[in-house]
Amino acid sequence: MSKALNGVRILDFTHVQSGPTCTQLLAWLGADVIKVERPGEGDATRGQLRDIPGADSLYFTMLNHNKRSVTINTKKPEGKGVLDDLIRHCDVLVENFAPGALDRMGYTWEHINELNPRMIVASVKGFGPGPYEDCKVYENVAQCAGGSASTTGFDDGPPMVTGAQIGDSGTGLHLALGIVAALFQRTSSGRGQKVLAPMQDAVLNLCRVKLRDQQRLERTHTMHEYPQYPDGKFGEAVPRAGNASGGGQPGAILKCKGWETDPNAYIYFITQAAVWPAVCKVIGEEGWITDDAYATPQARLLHLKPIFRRIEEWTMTKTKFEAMDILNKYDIPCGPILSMKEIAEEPALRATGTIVEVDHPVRGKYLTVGNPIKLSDSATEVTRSPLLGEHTEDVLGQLGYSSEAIAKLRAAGAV
Ligand code: CAO
Repeated sequence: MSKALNGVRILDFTHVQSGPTCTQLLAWLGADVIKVERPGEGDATRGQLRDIPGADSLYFTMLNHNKRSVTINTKKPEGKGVLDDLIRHCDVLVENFAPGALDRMGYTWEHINELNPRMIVASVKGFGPGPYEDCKVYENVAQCAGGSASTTGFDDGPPMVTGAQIGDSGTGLHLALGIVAALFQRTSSGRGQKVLAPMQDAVLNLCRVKLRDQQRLERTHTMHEYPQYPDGKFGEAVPRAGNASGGGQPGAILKCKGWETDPNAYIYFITQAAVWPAVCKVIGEEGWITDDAYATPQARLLHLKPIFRRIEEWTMTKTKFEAMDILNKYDIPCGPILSMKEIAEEPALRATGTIVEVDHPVRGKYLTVGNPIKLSDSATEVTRSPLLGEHTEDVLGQLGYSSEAIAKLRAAGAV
């Protein structure tokens, strides 16, 4: 079957997480992704958080599927010659080096553009132009600088980062979209362009509802769906909202049967206005359907804490899955708190290819997250990540290098 991005050649100069997420996605969509790594060392994540001595870590393997690996020392003149050829050969160069590193290597936008005017140069950086543009950035820095940490956690606790890698993987997703858009524009312009996705900006984009709330707070000095209402105080900035719903339908995480011993025996419960009578019936509080204190969404906002306490009395009598079964019969929006163990074992996610088992020649079988984006005409087959430099001969051969020329480059330490 053909793939959406068949024919697109990506020079993948990425490392760690943000850039590799982007290029992995492009590979799953059918692009030929050639990952360039330093000879003998490779992407630092190959050796980080290792669970099997001598094997590429899960950190690396789970972010670099469906790619080819070429080793090139781009600081040696001979290595630069190979990189020049790759730039001429490819459509997109993706990188997430520290600010200025690509320029220091000699690959300014002007130089790349001279080598290949159709090339799209796509970058992840921690920050866009401004006071922090020269800073190196990792995931949690972006979560903090992008507004996520100040709005996550409980009101009486410190700012919190989230387990979802919105700074790295979130930015990688943004960059992938920018690349695909630039490729589309190139079909009419004939020209490449620069694509930049700063991590701070990507996190902020994912936190846009909190900037919405900041402006609501400044206008009205209160927000009725936040746990601080009606008894607590609001300050100048959007407070942390605990597990309150981010939208107009109040929600909470409630204990379920077994919570005393199972840290994930909880359910997210939303008291959607449309199903309020059903909620009352399920928990045995039919009187609340007509009681003035509970009958309207507006009235309920004054009593959210006691309402959720009463619903929790009911959820604590059921496992999270029993509660789901009952609540779904009434279309009451809810969701179990699933552990990674439960997710890994979930047959439906296996069936759709979102959880995939992959075989690796050194580490053996492991689980990974496959392509979460499903295209009906471009199926994804997840193939293992490459060993360091596994495809150097193949790729250089494709560029026209003879075996003798490759041997010379090897002797010079350039590949
Ligand atoms: N051959 C020769 N040199 C190479 C090379 C190759 N194939 N590949 C990389 N290098 C060199 C670079 O040229 C750079 O050298 P200089 O510092 O001398 O210019 C050097 O390797 C290191 O690059 P780096 O500064 O990007 O790497 P780092 O480990 O020090 O920093 C990170 C890592 C992630 C903090 C930084 O790259 C960064 O801020 N990136 C942008 C933001 C980002 O993507 N962060 C998310 C990372 S995922 O959590």
